[in-house]
Amino acid sequence: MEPVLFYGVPHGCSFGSIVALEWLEQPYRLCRIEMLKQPWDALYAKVNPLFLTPTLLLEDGEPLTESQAILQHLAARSREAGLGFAQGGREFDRLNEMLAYLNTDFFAAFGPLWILYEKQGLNGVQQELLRQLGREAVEQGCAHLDGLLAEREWLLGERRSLADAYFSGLARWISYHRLFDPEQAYPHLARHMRRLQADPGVQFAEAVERGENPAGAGGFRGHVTLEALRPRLVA
Ligand SMILES: N[C@@H](CCC(=O)N[C@@H](CS)C(=O)NCC(=O)O)C(=O)O
Repeated sequence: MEPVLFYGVPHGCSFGSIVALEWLEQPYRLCRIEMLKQPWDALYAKVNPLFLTPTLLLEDGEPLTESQAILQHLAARSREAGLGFAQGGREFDRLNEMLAYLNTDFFAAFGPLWILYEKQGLNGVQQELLRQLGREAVEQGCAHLDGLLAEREWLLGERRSLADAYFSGLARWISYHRLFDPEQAYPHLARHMRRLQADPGVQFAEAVERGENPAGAGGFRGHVTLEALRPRLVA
């Protein structure tokens, strides 16, 4: 079977891996994980013992976890798609550098805001502190990216890469948490977000998250349930 991406809703960072698969245009399937339905099916531990998304189940039954590893794996599947670069070159290093930044510092900036979203029983002072910490960290990250995008079209330069695919998933969190209006504060970043919003791969991922069944660019072979994958996972 084609590789299967386990993606999480709502608001999962796995969104970027869906966009990457669409840009790659090679056959793949999706498996939807409702992250708020706790506890998750114990079977999921077979693909990701940390109970996190995304995970990419490869053709040979081996699961690959961690967005950064999944994205670099997809990049290596097709140099023609132009989404990644050969290891050893400067461009590979730049992609790795950007993915690492997005996947650690930028991702973590939203941490306090997700705690605020998930944790029950916080008092007003605690809520305000979390919101302030999250806002400050996200602003710092946005200022950094805005500065880079003042001088380039895409996160790495003149063409799109998997860093843009991954960023498209995290960028949505700015408006979800109602932090600020990027158009006012970070015009170059806002321009990039508008461009991504108009991208067919991003629109596909949004439709998938909404529970629709979009056609996509050609690689998508439909959804599969975790239960249907059981024979492959327990073998
Ligand atoms: N380091 C992991 C982090 C993955 C992660 O934190 N995924 C979140 C969604 S963005 C998740 O699955 N959370 C599970 C939950 O909220 O129960 C990666 O980059 O892939």
